Amino acid sequence: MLTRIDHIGIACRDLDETVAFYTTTYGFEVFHTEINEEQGVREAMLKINETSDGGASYLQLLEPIREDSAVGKWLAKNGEGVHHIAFGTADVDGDAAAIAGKGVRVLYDEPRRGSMGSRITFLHPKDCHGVLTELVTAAENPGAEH
Ligand code: CMX
Ligand code: CO
Repeated sequence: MLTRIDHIGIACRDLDETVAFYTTTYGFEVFHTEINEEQGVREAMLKINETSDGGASYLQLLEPIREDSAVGKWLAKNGEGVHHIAFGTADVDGDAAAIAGKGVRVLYDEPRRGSMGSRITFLHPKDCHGVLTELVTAAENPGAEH
């Protein structure tokens, strides 16, 4: 069951500048930063609020580390902006299988590593009315490993 907005992924050209905008303009704080080599991004997670399922909602600011990464290609075509939305679930495997059973393409056979030790997969935007959609099961203690 999808129980929260886990994050909104925002593609940017310069992570430090974009973090400065969100922290200065809105007063949000950086909860976590990391490089995810597999996804081809340097990222910052800004925690916005905690949620009734025991999780939280974040902004995920994403700077590509390779031009041929998903975010690098998207930026070249569209410029900066909202890249994807992510729903949180306690069971990414089960929810991905159930959604695949409804005819939506799930991009990974097995969930991969996402921010803060989470497990993630993606649904194809062409099957989701133009929205790249991520499913996330957070680690037990997000951010603890960094
Ligand atoms: N939102 C909406 N539509 C998108 C999109 C996005 N973020 N990215 C691509 N598309 C659309 C394109 O506009 C294109 O549509 P048209 O054919 O109508 O022009 C179509 O999907 C194919 O796009 P493409 O540029 O040819 O790109 P690819 O097919 O090579 O890749 C996708 C698209 C979704 C498979 C790829 O971006 C992907 O695997 N994404 C999942 C991984 C990811 O995004 N990682 C970064 C975030 C990591 C994190 O959140 O932790
Ligand atoms: Co994401």
